[in-house]
Amino acid sequence: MNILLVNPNTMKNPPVIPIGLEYLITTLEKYGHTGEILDLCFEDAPIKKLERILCKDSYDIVGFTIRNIDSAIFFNNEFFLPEIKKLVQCAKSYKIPVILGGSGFSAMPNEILNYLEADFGIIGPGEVILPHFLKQLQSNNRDKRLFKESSK
Ligand code: B12
Repeated sequence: MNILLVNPNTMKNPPVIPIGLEYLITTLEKYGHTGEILDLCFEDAPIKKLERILCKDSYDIVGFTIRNIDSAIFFNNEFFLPEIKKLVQCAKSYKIPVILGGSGFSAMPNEILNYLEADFGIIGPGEVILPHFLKQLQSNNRDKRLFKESSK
């Protein structure tokens, strides 16, 4: 399968690399999948950038890493999910399934899955369960929306 892994985290104070996605892309390549990481951290127009990538190539699934739900600062707390929702909806408008993961996501998976209207989610580390999930997706054997390593 061809997979696009998106980092929608635009917080730059300080900027952090999407290390979880780096781990996942390596694992996916081991299982014979192809893919790339789209890091939107320094993009001025993230949705336009995502659209350009989705027009250029054809992907079987788009994964978003949800690292931060909010900035966790008491004064002027910033809620990041509304902007991420626009990106998820953009990917879905191309009729591509969307899967979520990440430490923020794993804190409240059901709520975020429903809020972002994504198709699937993985709770916790993705190295083992994501290739397993993709196998199920390929064989159309999808009986649930949320997955975690222990329930494999
Ligand atoms: C280290 C760390 C930092 C360091 C980062 C240093 C660096 N150079 O990267 C520093 C101190 C800078 C930092 C800053 C912040 N952090 Co911090 N940080 C962490 C911490 C402890 C580890 C993150 C990490 O690197 N994990 C290792 C990687 C490999 O794991 P991962 O990204 O989770 O990826 C795995 C899985 O989640 C999954 N996965 C990830 N993405 C995807 C996608 C798909 C599709 C799938 C299937 C699976 C999947 O598979 C990956 C591999 O197993 C986490 C807590 C935690 N234990 O996760 C908090 C955490 C992420 N931080 C948090 C917060 C709030 C922040 C700040 C916003 C704080 C602030 N106000 O400044 C900033 C944000 C900075 C930014 N630009 O985003 C919160 C986020 C929760 C929330 N409230 O939204 C967390 C969860 C801590 C907490 N429990 O509250 N942070």
